[in-house]
Amino acid sequence: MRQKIVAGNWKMNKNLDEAKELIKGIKKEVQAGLEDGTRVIIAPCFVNLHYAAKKTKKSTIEVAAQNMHQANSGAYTGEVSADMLTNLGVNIVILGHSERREYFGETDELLAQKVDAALENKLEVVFCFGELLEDRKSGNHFKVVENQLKKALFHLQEADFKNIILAYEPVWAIGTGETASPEQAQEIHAFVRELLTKKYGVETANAISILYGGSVKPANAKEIFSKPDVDGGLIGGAALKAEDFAAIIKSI
Ligand code: G2H
Repeated sequence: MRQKIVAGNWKMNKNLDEAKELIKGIKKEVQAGLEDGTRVIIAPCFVNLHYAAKKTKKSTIEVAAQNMHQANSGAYTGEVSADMLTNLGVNIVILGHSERREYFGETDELLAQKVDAALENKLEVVFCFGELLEDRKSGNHFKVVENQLKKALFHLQEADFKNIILAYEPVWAIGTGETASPEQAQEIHAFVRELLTKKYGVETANAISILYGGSVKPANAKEIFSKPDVDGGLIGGAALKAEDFAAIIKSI
């Protein structure tokens, strides 16, 4: 059985006071039994990770970072290493988000280094990938997705790949209110699972969770999650309200 996962990517939202409130709300909802075996992950910004990790330690909520540097330490002003995360009790990191690719110039080559550093430090990786609108319009979306995965991840040995959670996020559906249809999501997820089968074999391919991300909200979550190769979601805007996030978890 593949793990069902709902992860909230808070992006650059919520100061500490607001994060405290949101964590309190999510804990209340999740403790009320909403998760039902589903892994629930929250990814606050760096400065709130310490608080979040401490506050969720005794709960089933897990905490992820939104990024990290590929080096273990050194003169990299403003950066945060994998070791700094695990030392806080943060054991998951989101890598490859399209906003990191677009605004911070992160390439698949760089992401391959970050993935290696994360895995060496025993972090689980939520790896984001997905095509731009122009790729989809030109019919190149399958090729783009395949290239992203090959370049950033397919150097991994099978044992390491098992620590990857994939998140398909078509860039044209991120924060735009426009969601990929459940069929469009399923089509790519099934394509990716086929790629994984070819590379790592059917057992590993069937064990990897593939999340969908891009304007998931309480109103559309159930239909998207009903697709056989969609194992949960990476949620942005709708993860910023405890009730909405809980409703999405409940939809799985
Ligand atoms: C996609 C998603 C979370 P949103 O970036 O990673 O954000 O749900 O706001 O589209």
